[in-house]
Amino acid sequence: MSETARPPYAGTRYPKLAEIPAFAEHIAKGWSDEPVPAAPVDGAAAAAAAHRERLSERLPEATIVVASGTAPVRNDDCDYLFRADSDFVWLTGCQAEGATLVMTPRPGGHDARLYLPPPFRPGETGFFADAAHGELWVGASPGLREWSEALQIPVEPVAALDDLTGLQGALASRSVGAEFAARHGLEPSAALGRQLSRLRMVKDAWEVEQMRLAVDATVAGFGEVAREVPRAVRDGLGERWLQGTFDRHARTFGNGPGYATIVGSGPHAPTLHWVRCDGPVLPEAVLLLDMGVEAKSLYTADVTRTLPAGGAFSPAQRQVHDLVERAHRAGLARIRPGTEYLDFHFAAMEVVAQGLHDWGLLPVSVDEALSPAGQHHRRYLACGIGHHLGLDVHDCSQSEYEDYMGAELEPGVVMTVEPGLYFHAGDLTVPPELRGIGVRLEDDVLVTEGGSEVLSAALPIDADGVEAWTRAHVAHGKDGL
Ligand SMILES: [Mn+2]
Repeated sequence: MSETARPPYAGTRYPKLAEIPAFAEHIAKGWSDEPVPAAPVDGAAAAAAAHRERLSERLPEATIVVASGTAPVRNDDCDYLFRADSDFVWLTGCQAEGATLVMTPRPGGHDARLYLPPPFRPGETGFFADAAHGELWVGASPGLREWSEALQIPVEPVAALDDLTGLQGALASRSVGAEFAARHGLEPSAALGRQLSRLRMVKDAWEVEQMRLAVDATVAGFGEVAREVPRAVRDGLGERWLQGTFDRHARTFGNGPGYATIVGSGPHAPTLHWVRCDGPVLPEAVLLLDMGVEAKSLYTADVTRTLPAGGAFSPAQRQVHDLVERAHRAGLARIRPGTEYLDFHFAAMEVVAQGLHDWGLLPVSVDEALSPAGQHHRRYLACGIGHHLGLDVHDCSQSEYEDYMGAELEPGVVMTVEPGLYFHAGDLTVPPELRGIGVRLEDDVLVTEGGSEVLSAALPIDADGVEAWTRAHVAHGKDGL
């Protein structure tokens, strides 16, 4: 055939495979029917069963509907990356998309049933025609039986939900889709959200183990990032290279980053959520790294250190770091069972306000600044200085004030402590040598019977320790400083 001749059937309409009987018959045959096991994270199914019991005790009369959700469409058949709803994961140990858990009350507890989209197998048109659930598109997948065995919950196809009656009045999670809720006369229940947040606040032994895995992987990730600092500086690869370095580490050793990775060098360090990460890494400036690995179980760490990119803090940088460290220690000292959650916040804020006053940066007295009607010190620290941590980086966010801010700490709570000081480059109220310095120090802390345990203690918090740690990791990099 000459190159100028058109290929066979050129000029005819593009054939749609789903409309060709001969093709459907051909592709239906000749496949292995080896089942694919469902593989939830070790221990997740047992932990979820215990979580369902705890929820059942709280809401003995209620029918409960919690969905895993679906990924938003990005374009055509490309969706954003799916990540299952945290309440759903907590109750099932399952991370599948488009799944719904229904808990129906019975005397002495609830019956749980899971509804899942079954994969399209050979012999079904969807096998080759459905990009979301066809095994030719998404790979061989566990079936409903495999899921049921792995999770120890009866599992039915998601289509059976349409025939389900008696859901009116059920308590539905926010993750239940609008279409489903409308069809069954449901509305997202704040009461259910509150109960789940309340229950998720206290981590059981398996969850604490998952938190340790997430934190340990995160600490290792800090080392990986520090090793790449010289290259980011020398080759002009900048903040992006460090962000990408951590995200690759998080994806390799966990599910991925637990939130958008923050890498802020120099004037970007004081920006609380600097996730653009499109600037250079400046060797004379501080480098603020706020990063967390989300484990494969979806529990996440949330750790921040502020490094001297060149290996040594300037006197001004050290002065800021020292004050943040003192506030951090004052906060940590308040974390133990029986203290009110907010005590650590007020303890850290007192240190910050006193320090800023000593530097001449407060227009009012320390007392006036600390009073609820003042808060002047928070010009340089406008964010919160901690939060619950777990399946979500800002865990238990559907709580009422009295369950969270106003509650007493109890063993099993995992929270962050993260005071900082943020002097923006354009803030004319601070002396020039402080402008463009942002320091945050964030640890993940477990409340224990006797007090607390800093899970991220492998990373130093004092300026000398941070300098030594930075130099040691940079020296292990390919290039050195
Ligand atoms: Mn945090």
